[in-house]
Amino acid sequence: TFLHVKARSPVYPGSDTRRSPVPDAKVSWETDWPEYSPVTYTAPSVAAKPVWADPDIDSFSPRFNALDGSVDRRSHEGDYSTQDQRPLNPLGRTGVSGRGLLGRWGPNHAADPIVSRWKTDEAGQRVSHTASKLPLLQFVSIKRKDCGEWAIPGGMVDPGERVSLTLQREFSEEALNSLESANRAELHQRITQLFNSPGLQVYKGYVDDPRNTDNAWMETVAVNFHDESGDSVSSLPLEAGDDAGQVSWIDVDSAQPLYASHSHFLEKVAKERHAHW
Ligand code: RP5
Ligand code: MG
Ligand code: MG
Repeated sequence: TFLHVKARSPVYPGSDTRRSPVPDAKVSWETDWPEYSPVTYTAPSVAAKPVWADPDIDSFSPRFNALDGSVDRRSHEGDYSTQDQRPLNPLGRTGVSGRGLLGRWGPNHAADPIVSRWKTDEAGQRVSHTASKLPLLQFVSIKRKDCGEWAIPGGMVDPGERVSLTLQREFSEEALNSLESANRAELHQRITQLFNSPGLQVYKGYVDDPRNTDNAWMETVAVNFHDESGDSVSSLPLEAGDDAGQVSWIDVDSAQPLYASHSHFLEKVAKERHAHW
């Protein structure tokens, strides 16, 4: 089974809090570890009770493993257990209890739009990788402001929002800067066609995100929207917005470091499309 790694990174993101070290052999909740006593951390942004966050658990008993009003507290990984009213990370221990930077107790649902095209040279010819001889794909990537890592321009599913809308909305906000753009309507029109195409779902489940804790974790649905002919999205004016510092088409390649478990999603895209990885 998969062992989460980034969810055990020594320093909790955006803080000086150090996770209690969890060795590989003790990640699973099934492994008895009576001395385990993780550090508790709740980021100030969450403790300030913003609308997107749950209340503290002492004054709050949500319906876990259920659709709780408009908040989906079900996991793509199946039913999760709880301990002292707190949901338990389905992948095991992380060395931090509480919610950290995440708003929801339990699963925090996101969506990841992977917009791709074939890489071409100045003459418009497809480019293959010198070693693998397979054609290269490129995807629209953003440099996250929070950690400086390259990532898929994904984001959180709003309560009650359809995932198909989250995919298009987050792409528009982070890669096209739709929130600031004067031609919002025109942009919307240009990408609606792409996001209305079926798309290839490459992943649905737990994300090995550095913000995960023992009681709160990221899950996503990653969908690939591919511009086969290279004449629809390829010409879009990319502009970083919201939590993105930069945006760029980057080569789909196993050597490219990416945020959280995003590499794993790109690998699926490359394999499905018989492209270089
Ligand atoms: C990752 O965090 C997901 O895969 C998604 O890309 C992202 C969503 O969080 P924000 O971008 O809203 O911070 O786990
Ligand atoms: Mg966003
Ligand atoms: Mg985002």
